[in-house]
Amino acid sequence: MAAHDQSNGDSKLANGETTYFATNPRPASLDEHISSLTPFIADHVRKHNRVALVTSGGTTVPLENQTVRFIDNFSAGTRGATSAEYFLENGYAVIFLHRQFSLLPYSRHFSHSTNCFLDYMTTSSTGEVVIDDEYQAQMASVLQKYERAKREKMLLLLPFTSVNEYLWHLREIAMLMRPLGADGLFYLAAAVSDFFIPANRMVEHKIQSSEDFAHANHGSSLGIGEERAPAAHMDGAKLVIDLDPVPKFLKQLVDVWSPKSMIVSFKLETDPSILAEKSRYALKKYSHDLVIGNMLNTRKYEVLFVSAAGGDQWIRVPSSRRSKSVTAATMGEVRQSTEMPLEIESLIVPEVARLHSEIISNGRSR
Ligand code: 9Z3
Repeated sequence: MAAHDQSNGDSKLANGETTYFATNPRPASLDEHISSLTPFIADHVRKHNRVALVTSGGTTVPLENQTVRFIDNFSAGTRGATSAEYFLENGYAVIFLHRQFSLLPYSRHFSHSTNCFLDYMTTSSTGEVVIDDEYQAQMASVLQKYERAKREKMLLLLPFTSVNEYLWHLREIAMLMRPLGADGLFYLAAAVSDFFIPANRMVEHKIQSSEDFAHANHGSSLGIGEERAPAAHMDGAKLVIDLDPVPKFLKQLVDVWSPKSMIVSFKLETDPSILAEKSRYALKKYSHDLVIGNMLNTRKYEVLFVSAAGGDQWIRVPSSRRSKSVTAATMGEVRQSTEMPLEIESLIVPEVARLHSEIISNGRSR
């Protein structure tokens, strides 16, 4: 584990963090991921490229160490995967830290439609499998961009599943990104659980629902830190789950792990009356650069930028440019126009890049 300085962090948070990483297991995948991150970041430091860490998808909270059941956070990974493409288009190298099997940049165009991937293919007269004529043009254009990102080593894909894997990766990547200085950008679109089961409260085996097998429900067996009462247990026929709060890592990221980078967080709400207030509250609490507030139901066509430098600013896709699925899913509106649909990330990312340029040239506002 890389050493890091906690001297200027809030002591309560620093303690929470120390306890967290001392008592929750380092993911097995981390070393392998570090061995691809190290040369990737060094290459872009050498080339003076900007690098965006884009986090995407929901984190799980496992109820058992050998996980059969888990709690999940809402996110398909659309925001992250789509934004990653626009960051690449805007000259950024992208580390895409995503929930395993959620949407990926480029392949998202073909993996999340009503079609099965086999529907894109057909058999030629000579018996070869080829892309159906109907999809040739779209697929060629996406493939070209994907191949370019690969050829120029601009995109690194790293998967996570649980909130523990996510947090370990976020800390390690943040510290590895320090040599980028102000050229580093954190774009935290992943939907991260606020609650979790610490390792010393997690049972090893599948929780037995049958009272006849209740004797098989034991306490923690991970052997890290002091063992405490299991967080999930049967009370007669009921499953009772008692979750701990996840320590507030954004503060550590801003103050300690990667203080020179631009840091953008997302705030997800369902009640429109509190979105702006909660977004401003987050900006004040963590003193980072930008909060992008979004509502579950309208996130595909409007977001609220809240920054110390720019105040509050709504970014909206004009109604004539919203895709049919977006309007149908949200408002039941019928899109009248035949104009090409516009992805809101094509408006969000250039604005984030512009604010990033301001931070680089003027020094930061926090
Ligand atoms: C978001 O708000 C994302 O925009 C969405 C994207 C999860 C709504 P999809 O992947 O959805 O396009 O389906 N992400 C951040 C959610 C989050 O966990 N924010 C924390 C909070 O609201 C702060 S870091 O407290």
